[in-house]
Amino acid sequence: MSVKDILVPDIGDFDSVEVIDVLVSPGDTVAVDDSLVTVESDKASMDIPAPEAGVIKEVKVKVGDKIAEGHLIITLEPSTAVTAKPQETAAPAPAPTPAKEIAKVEAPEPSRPAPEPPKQVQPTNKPVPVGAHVDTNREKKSHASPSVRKFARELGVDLKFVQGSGPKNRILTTDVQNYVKEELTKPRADNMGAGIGAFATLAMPVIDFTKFGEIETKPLSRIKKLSGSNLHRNWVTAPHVTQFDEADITDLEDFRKSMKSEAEKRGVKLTMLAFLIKASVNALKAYPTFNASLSPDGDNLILKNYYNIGFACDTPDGLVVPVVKDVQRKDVLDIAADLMDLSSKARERKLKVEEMQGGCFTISSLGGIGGTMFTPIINCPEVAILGVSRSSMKPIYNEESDDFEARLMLPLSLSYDHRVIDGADGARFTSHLRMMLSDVRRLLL
Ligand code: CAO
Repeated sequence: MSVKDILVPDIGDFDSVEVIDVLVSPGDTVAVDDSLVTVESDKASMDIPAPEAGVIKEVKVKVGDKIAEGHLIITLEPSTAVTAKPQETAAPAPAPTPAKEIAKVEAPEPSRPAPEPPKQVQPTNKPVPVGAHVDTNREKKSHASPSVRKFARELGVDLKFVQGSGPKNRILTTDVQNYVKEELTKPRADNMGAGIGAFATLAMPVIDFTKFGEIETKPLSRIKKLSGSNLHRNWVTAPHVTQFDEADITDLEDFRKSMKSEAEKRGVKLTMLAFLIKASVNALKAYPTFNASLSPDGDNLILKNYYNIGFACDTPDGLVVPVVKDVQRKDVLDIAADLMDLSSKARERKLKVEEMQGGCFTISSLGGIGGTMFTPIINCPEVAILGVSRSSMKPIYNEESDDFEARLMLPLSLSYDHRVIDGADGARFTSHLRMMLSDVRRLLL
């Protein structure tokens, strides 16, 4: 059987392109449309496919060669016995066609999984242009041959996350394989805590915002990045429910004000948060499942006999959660003193790691800032968090006097992990808190 010369087909607008990959060796058997070599210009990369099935006799190019239309790249002994691979055949398999008659359009890498466009087979005597990738910034960033792109697409890998180890950071097949291995061995948010099933999110679309207006890019602080990952993990791991309630703190606020000067003498600022922490520990004692964590395998509930309460603290660098330890042994003034100490350390970045560890339950108070209600994210592996918003005077109906009274109401938002806590207990917990906060005597007992 005669040997055929395979020439570079029409490569569109490019005078010459560089060979960046030779995909076959003498003796290899190829099917029609199998990629032979990969070439790249400064704007695009493309595979040159086998125009017909056969056995490679000689490879006439090597990586780094500059080639142009008509350049001899391969000699091939055609073989009718070798046919196209079934998965690469679009619609009915085309009959083998002469070398110069084939053109394969490689689709640009889609930003999300998309079906591959059909390969164009032109049974004419004139070479036709080989399609090139669209030259976008994204494509420029991830250099990879069409065959590697195809491989990545099949695995659902977005090449912009893959580090290339080839020349000029080119992404190779092994880079994609290593990336997939690495991703599969990473700890998965959905498996943390309770070993529930797979959870996958769609990749965020990559948008060039400069198309719509002027932009500025500012790096996130270390704290923001850390808390962002933790918040995301907690959000997708724990099925959140938020129970809203309101506590009548009219008497408590009067009491707090009456105690303010005495507290100041001890160098302490007595804020509502100290009372909330005290009330929370009382509620945690009454409802121990709130003072618990799921075991890592999700089979057991670990109940804690200590009461360490974290509080969200807003700092210029982001959110941190210092922990007031052993609250059950402290009075309100002790708690207030701890709050002052820990929040000033947080703002001066002087918190020690142990001062942010060991929390059982967290309070996030936005009362000093404003807002009516919000849905806080649980600080896992804790199972609940109390959000507190700004108190306000409201007309509250009094059954005894059959009249409305102006009362200071404090909005409470309790988010809990529904794997551990049922809705009924959620409502019982906030009712308990409401009762404690409305009656100073009970709170201070
Ligand atoms: N309703 C009305 N007023 C309130 C209030 C409430 N629920 N809570 C606090 N205030 C008042 C205080 O009484 C204080 O007023 P005075 O100075 O007149 O006494 C003022 O607001 C400021 O309080 P504060 O912020 O100094 O003290 P705090 O104990 O209430 O809060 C802290 C301390 C560290 C929790 C708070 O400074 C903070 O950082 N809050 C933000 C927490 C946060 O970001 N949470 C979101 C997490 S989720 O993204």
